[in-house]
Amino acid sequence: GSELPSIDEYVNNEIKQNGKSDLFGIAEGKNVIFISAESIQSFVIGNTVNGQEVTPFLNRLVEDEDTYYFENFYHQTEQGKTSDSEFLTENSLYPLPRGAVFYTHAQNDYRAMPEILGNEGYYTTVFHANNDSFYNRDQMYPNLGFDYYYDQDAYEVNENNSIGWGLKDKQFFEQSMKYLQTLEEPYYAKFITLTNHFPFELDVKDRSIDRYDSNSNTLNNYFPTVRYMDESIELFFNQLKDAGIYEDSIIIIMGDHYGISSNHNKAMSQYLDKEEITPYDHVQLQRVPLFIHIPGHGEGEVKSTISGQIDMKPTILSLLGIENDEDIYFGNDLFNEDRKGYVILRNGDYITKDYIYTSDNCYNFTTGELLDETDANACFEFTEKVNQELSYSDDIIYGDLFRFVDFGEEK
Ligand code: GP9
Ligand code: MN
Repeated sequence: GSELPSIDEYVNNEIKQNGKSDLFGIAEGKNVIFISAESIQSFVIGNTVNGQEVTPFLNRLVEDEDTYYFENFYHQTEQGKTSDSEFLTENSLYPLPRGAVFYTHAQNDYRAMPEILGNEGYYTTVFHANNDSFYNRDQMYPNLGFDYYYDQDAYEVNENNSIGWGLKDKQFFEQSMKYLQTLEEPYYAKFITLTNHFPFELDVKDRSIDRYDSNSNTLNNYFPTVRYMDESIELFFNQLKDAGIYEDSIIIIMGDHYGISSNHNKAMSQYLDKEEITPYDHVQLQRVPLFIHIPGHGEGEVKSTISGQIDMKPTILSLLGIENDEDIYFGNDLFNEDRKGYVILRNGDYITKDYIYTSDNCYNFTTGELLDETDANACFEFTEKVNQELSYSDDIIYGDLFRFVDFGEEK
C-alpha cells in the first residue's frame, strides 16, 4: 500500500479543484435535510407505466426553479449497498470492492462530513426505522461524528403501519417530525427511507398505480413502491413547510443504489422498449437521481454533469461555505467547473463526458456505440488514473491512514 504523503500529493494535483463555485456559501448556516431514497434509479424519473407518471412529485421537482437535478449522477456502491452509499456521501472515499466497510472498518479514523459539520456548530443526526446495529451503524455513526441516531426504537411500529422491512415511509416521515422540530439549528439530518426495498412489497391500499406486466415480479412491483416513495417525499415537503423548517433548509434527495439487478434485464428491455440491455445500457442504469433543492434560490436547472456519490461531501460543504482545504478526498464540488472529468464505479468501470468504459470495452457516451480499438484509445487513457484512484482510497481504509494525520480540528 501507499503512504499518506504520496496520496495527499496525488489528490492535490489530480483531484482538488481550483477556486470556488459561484454557489459557495449560498446555504451558509442553513439546515441540511438529506433524504437517502431507497433503490430509486433515474430511469423512473419523467417516465410512465401503464400510461401513468411513476414519480409525479419528483418530476415537478425537476422543473422547480429552486432545484438542481443531476441527470448523469451514478451510484458507486458495491456489496454494502445503502451503507456504501452512506460511506461515499459522508467521506468522499470509495467503499471497498468486497464486503461492507461499515462492518469491516468501523474503528478507523475518518474525517467525515458529520464531524466537520459538528466542528462548525451543526447538530448531526440520522433518522432510519431499522435496528441500530444493522450495518453496524451503532458503531459507525458515532465514529463518523453523528451526534444521534433515531433508530427503530424512536418510532411506533405496528402491524398496521409496516410492510416488508418495517415502518412505511409515510409513517416514518410523519413520526420523525416531532423529533426534527426539537433539534437545535442548524442541523444536518439524514433520512433513510425503507419501503422501496427489494422485493418491493406494498399493501394494495397503498398502491396509487398498477403494477407493470412482465416476467419479472420484481420489476412489476417496483413501480407502485417507487410511486409510494414519491408521495412520501411530497408529504414530507409539506410537513417541512407547515413546521416552518423549509425556508431555513436545503433539501437533498439522492438514490442510494440500483433497485433492479441485471437478473431482470429481459423485463427491463421490454419496459425500456429496447431489443436488449447492452453493457452500455447496464452502466447507464446505474444512474440514480440527485436533487439539490434550495428554497428561494430561483436559479435551479437540469445539470448533465458526469457525477457520483463521491461528490456529495465537497458539494455540500461548499454550499454551506465551509472551507476544507486540508482534507483528503476523491470527489469534486458539483458546481465548480474545474472537475476531474470522470466518475468511477466500484467495479472499475468509468464514465466520462465522451465515453463509457465497461468490461474492457469503450462505448460512445452519447450514442452507446461500441468503439473499435483506434477510437477507444482516448478512452482507455483514463484506466490508469481510475485504478490509481481506487487503490489510493483502498489504501487509506486498509491502512487506517487517517490515524496519522491531524486535519487541524479539535477532537
Ligand atoms: C437497512 C436499509 C436497507 O437498514 O438501509 O439496506 P440495503 O439492503 O438497501 O443495503
Ligand atoms: Mn438501500
